[in-house]
Amino acid sequence: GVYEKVSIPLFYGWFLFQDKIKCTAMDFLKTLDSLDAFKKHLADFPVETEKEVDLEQYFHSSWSLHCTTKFCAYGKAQGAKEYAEKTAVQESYGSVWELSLTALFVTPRTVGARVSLNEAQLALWPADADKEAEAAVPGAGALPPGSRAHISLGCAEKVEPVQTGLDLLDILVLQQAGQQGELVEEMELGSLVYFDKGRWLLTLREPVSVKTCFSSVYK
Ligand code: ACK
Repeated sequence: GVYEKVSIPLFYGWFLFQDKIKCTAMDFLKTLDSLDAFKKHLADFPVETEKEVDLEQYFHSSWSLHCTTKFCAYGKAQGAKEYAEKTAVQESYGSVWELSLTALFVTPRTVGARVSLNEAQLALWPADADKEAEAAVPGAGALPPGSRAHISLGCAEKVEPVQTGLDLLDILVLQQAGQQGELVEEMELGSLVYFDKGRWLLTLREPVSVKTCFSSVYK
């Protein structure tokens, strides 16, 4: 009925109380785009200049920081109703969680943070979420549950935030296949690795813990 339609949100997720991680990521972008190694691979990015790109300008964001668990599309997405009715989801609604961020990644499309979920958090992760991505990212369905968990920090022009999780899966599929990437630099934050096609991964030396609230968005 009508009530059911409006009672399922656009999406569920963990919503950050602070956006400090975004400042960390912006600092990282500032460093990244000044590296010779980055400039060497600048052609990976669709920019006109051949010399440099300002990554802080290149990416935009207008949303409040969050880690999506289930995209429901007001009930239209597959499994949305089942997810909304899950005991774990209902019992956790409105509660506070610490998420562990273990990496930052940058591609010509998106910049994001990888979230490493613990077992309790995986109980809020929808079954098949990573498998659903298989069509967009071949191999994603074989990754461990929760692999897609991320915080979108910015998107290039005309790119939707849904791309951030797919870009993360794309990098994880490469790693799963044994590709280490090219170690570019040991930075203060962690080790910076380059995969081809403009994919950069900064594995954090110390995971960053962020406080969040498990909730949903209706707008
Ligand atoms: O950055 P995100 O995780 O990517 O947060 C937004 C949020 O839902 C609201 O748009 C994510 N999102 C959008 N479409 C999908 C989808 N088909 N599957 C999974 N997540 C999605 C988007």
